[in-house]
Amino acid sequence: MERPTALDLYRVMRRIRDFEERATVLFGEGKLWGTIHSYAGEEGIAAGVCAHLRDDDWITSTHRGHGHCIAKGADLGRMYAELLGRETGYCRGRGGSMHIADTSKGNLGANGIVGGGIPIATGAALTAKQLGTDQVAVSFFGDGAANQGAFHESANLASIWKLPVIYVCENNQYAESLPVKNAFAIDDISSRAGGYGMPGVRVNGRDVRAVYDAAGELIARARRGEGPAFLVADTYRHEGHYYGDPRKYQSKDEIEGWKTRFDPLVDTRAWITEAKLATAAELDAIDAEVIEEAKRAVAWAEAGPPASPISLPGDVYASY
Ligand SMILES: Cc1ncc(C[n+]2csc(CCOP(=O)(O)OP(=O)(O)O)c2C)c(N)n1
Repeated sequence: MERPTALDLYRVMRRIRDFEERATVLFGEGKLWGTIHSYAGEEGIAAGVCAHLRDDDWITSTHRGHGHCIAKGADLGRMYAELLGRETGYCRGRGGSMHIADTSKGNLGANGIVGGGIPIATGAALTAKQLGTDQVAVSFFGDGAANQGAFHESANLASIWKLPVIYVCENNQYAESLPVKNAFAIDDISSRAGGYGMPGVRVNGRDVRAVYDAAGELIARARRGEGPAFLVADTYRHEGHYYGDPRKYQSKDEIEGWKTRFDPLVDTRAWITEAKLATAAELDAIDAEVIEEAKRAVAWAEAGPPASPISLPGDVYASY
């Protein structure tokens, strides 16, 4: 991998991690509305996939969507403003963490409905096909969503119609408290792709290079008009399902052990320095830039006007 690509991937991953850590602090300070679902530990997937997407390509995201949003190029200030309930947020502070959309960058939205983004991405891909463009759509979703009917119906239709859509399943081992081994009769979720006549690829989601390579091939294939694909990235979430999850379904060993053993950012730093693509000091400099950028974004967001309840009816009803 070339140095600029490696550093871009690292920066995006660091940005996501920093966002999740900062959002957690803001939540603890009682400043956030709603709840948040941390993407920490899964950063390499959004970064590796979105690195191949243009602004006019689409993604659909999930309740655990900050990482997808950042990797697709969102403005951090507007993201924080949304979480903080400010008029300057992406949804004018009305949606919060689970409803951030940024259509200017092709992010068709996070979605509180598990599997809800899958048919939306499929529809976006149908648009590209009908208009004859080379845009692609990517739908990110969890292992839990892979058991929703919406996935199976969408995959079937996308394959029949050869739509340019990539289904990216982030298998973080749990759907809320349900371990993946209790929810699937198969070990390799990507093998389901065969049932729909599309390629299925399983990658180590901890390794951003593996995600980047696999996603690159599948996205290029879809752009050439060769149809949909299913990419499954094995990963692990560092935090509970949501902020404040008591995590009674996990042992102390698992919680503490995984977080230290499974860290895609530590891995990424290691291979970048080992391959001599950058020094540790250069990576530290990126970290410092990311921190400064995030501080400016939070300050900008906090200075924004609070979302006004007075205008709410106008956002809900339309007059004809
Ligand atoms: C249709 C629907 N069913 C159930 C829920 C409740 N719910 C919210 S998140 C979640 C688990 C989703 O697991 P997964 O798809 O693996 O994503 P992850 O949280 O692991 O990223 C569930 C069941 C929901 N929001 N929507």
